[in-house]
Amino acid sequence: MPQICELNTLPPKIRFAIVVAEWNRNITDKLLAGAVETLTAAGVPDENIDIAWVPGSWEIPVAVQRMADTCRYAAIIALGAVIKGETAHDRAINDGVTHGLMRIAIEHSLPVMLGVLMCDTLEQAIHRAGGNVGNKGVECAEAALKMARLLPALPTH
Ligand code: RBF
Repeated sequence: MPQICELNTLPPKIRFAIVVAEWNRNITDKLLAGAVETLTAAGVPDENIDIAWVPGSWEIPVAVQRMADTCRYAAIIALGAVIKGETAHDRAINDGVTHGLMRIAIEHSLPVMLGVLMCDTLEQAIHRAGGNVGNKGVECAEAALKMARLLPALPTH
């Protein structure tokens, strides 16, 4: 019978970090609330969830990297909302964040959840922050919990 690598329960004393951008805070507050509620519902105590606010999504990777360097966390959740404007800033930010977060995840062998909305309009962002397309903060926390049960169950040699 093939074996599925996954812990049935979360390891004790497990810690999660959330890095969240202040830019478009009306959206990111809702992503953060969804992420925290989901971790709490899974039994993670408040004192095991560290939250770092950064000014905008561009600053997310450097804060995630500092938190990854501590080796304290089972996973880190990155939350932000980039909304397209009249210039090309959104593309620069989106590329920087996605590549930065993937590099940190691979270099640290650490799950880093991409919860940065990259939307054409504010309406699209509202729909993804607890509206009719769900809450991406909730989905990121669910993915973080899943990865936290998976990675310790994978063979190391
Ligand atoms: N940060 C976001 O998180 N979302 C945005 O939609 C966003 N739009 C920006 C548009 C412009 C033109 C600029 C200059 C910055 C924007 N930022 C945004 C802020 C950015 O992530 C960063 O905090 C600042 O550029 C300071 O490094």
